[in-house]
Amino acid sequence: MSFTLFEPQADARPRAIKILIAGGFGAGKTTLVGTASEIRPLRTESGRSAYGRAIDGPIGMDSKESTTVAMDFGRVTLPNNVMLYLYGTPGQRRFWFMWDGLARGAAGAIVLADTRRLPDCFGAIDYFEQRGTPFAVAVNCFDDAPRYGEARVRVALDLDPGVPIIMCDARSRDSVIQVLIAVVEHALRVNGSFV
Ligand SMILES: Nc1nc2c(ncn2[C@@H]2O[C@H](COP(=O)(O)OP(=O)(O)OP(=O)(O)O)[C@@H](O)[C@H]2O)c(=O)[nH]1
Ligand SMILES: [Mg+2]
Repeated sequence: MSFTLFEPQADARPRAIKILIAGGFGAGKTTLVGTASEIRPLRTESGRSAYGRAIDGPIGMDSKESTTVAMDFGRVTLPNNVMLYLYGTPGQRRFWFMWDGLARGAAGAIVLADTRRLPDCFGAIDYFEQRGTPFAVAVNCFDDAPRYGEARVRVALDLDPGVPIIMCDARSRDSVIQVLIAVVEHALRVNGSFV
């Protein structure tokens, strides 16, 4: 690996890296991007209409009033001038057609999981496996969600041993930065570089 995040680099020119934040409906993607971002995040939240709810059917979190209809966007700077551009995806299946555009050029991805509805993130995992995009799974530990250790989550999601799994709180900046570092280091391990 020629480039590492935490050792001084001879060539520390700014590097712009695109990271996707995906996962099921209501897993906390918009929250994570907003928590991490050092600029005012772009959000595309829209109120959930009765019509939209009828199309979606029961998908849990029926009290959720708004949802991402296009993308979230934010930026974070890591050591060695690594600038992460964070793109949060929409969670509802009827908006997944936008993922291909959002995923273009992404160096890595985070799949945000909620242990109350673990199967909701299968689609995102399949998507990144098929695309060959390095990804990490971040379990957003909601207060009332069952707690499972890393090993049980790995089995439940049928993840390869190399895929990082991190427990996180999408509302805590320190926690979210740890997740972002994990995915960047994983992408470097897998690809050897960002490009
Ligand atoms: N307790 C707790 N609540 C959270 C956490 N992360 C997000 N939330 C709340 O969960 C709800 C859903 O969060 P969002 O960030 O909108 O989820 P999302 O994945 O962007 O949702 P969609 O775009 O609709 O798929 C919001 O009310 C958040 O305030 C968390 O770590 N803990
Ligand atoms: Mg959202």
